[in-house]
Amino acid sequence: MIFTDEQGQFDAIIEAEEKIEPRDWMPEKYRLNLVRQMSQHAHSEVVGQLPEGNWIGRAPTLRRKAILLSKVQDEAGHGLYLYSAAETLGVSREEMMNDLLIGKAKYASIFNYPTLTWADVGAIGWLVDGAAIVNQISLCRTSYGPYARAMVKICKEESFHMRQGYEIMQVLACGSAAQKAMAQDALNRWWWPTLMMFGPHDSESANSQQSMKWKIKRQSNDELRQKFVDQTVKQADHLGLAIPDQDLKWNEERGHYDFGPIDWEEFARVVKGGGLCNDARLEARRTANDEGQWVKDALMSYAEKHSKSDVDQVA
Ligand code: FAQ
Repeated sequence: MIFTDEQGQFDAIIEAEEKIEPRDWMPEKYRLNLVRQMSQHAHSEVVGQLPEGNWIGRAPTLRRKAILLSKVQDEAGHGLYLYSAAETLGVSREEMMNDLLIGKAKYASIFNYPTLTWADVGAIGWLVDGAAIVNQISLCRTSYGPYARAMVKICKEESFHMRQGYEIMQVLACGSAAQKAMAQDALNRWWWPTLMMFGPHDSESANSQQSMKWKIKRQSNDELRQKFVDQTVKQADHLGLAIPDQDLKWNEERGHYDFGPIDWEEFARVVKGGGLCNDARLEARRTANDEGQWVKDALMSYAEKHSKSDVDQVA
C-alpha cells in the first residue's frame, strides 16, 4: 500500500507489526516518548552497576569475583547499546548524560537501595535481573527497530545474570543456618522494591496508554508485574525461602498469585531522590564523569585529527 501522508505511513507500519526505523517519519511525541524511556533505561543500566560493584572487591572467592566483574561489565555494555539506540532519535549522549548528572533524568528506583551483604548480590541477579528480563522480553517486540534489536542481545545476557544470582542464592540457602538466614534477609529487603520496578499500577501510569497504542510498550506495568510474581514464587519455593508477603496466595479463578499492597509512598519518595542511596549514586556518576573527562578529551582529539587526515587523503 502506498501512502501519500506521513502519518498514514507511520500508522500502517505500527498496525502491520513492522519496525519504525531512524530514517522513517515519526510523530514528534512518539520520538520524545522513546527518548524518555530509552534514556531512563540506559541510565538504569549504568547506575545499576553501582550496587553490585560494591561487592567486586569483597566477593568470597576468585571465581565469584570474576563472574561478578563480568556481569557488572555487561551492564555497562547494555547502557552503551541503549545510549547508541537513543542517539538515532537525534539526542546526543552528552545531553542524556548531563540530564542524569544534574538530577533531571530518572533511572530505576531499585538502584537506590544498599547492598549490605553478599546475599544481596544473589538477590539482585535473581530478582532484579529476573524482573528486568520479564520487562525486556516484552520490549524485544517494541515498535522502534534499534530499541527492539538492542533488547534481543541484552536479554541473552540478562538470562546469564539471573542464573548467576539464583545460583548464589541456592548455595546460601543450602548452606549453614547463618547463610540461609542471610539469603532470607536479602529476599525480605529486595522483594518489594523489585515489584516497584514495573512502575505504578496501570490506572496511575501516565505514559502507558499512549505507549501501548504506539506499541512501544507491549504489555502493561501490572501484567508484567503479575508475570514476574507468578514465575518467582516457584523459584523461592525451590530455594526453601519465604516471600515476605502474608497476602501471597494462589487464586484458582484468576490462574495467578494474589499479592499484597505495594507501598507507593516509598516508591514516590525514592524516585524523587529520598532513597537511602540516591545521593551516593549520583555522586559516584559525577565523580566518574569528572575523572574520565581526560579520556574523553583525548579520544575526541584523536577522532578529530583522524577524520581530518582522512579528508586530506581523499582531497
Ligand atoms: N523507577 O507512566 P509510567 C535493569 C516513572 S534495567 C523510577 O508507568 P512508563 C537491568 C516513569 O519513568 C531496569 N521511575 O512510565 C539491571 C514515569 O516518569 P516520567 C530499568 C519509574 O515509562 C539489572 C512515571 O514513573 N528497566 O534492571 C519507575 O510507561 C541489575 C510514571 O510511570 C527499564 O527502564 C521505576 N521503577 O513505564 C542493571 C525498562 N517506574 O518519565 C543492573 C524500560 C516508573 O513520566 C543490575 N522501561 N517510573 O517522568 C520501561 O519499561 C518503562 O519505562 C517502565 C515505566 C515500565 C519502567
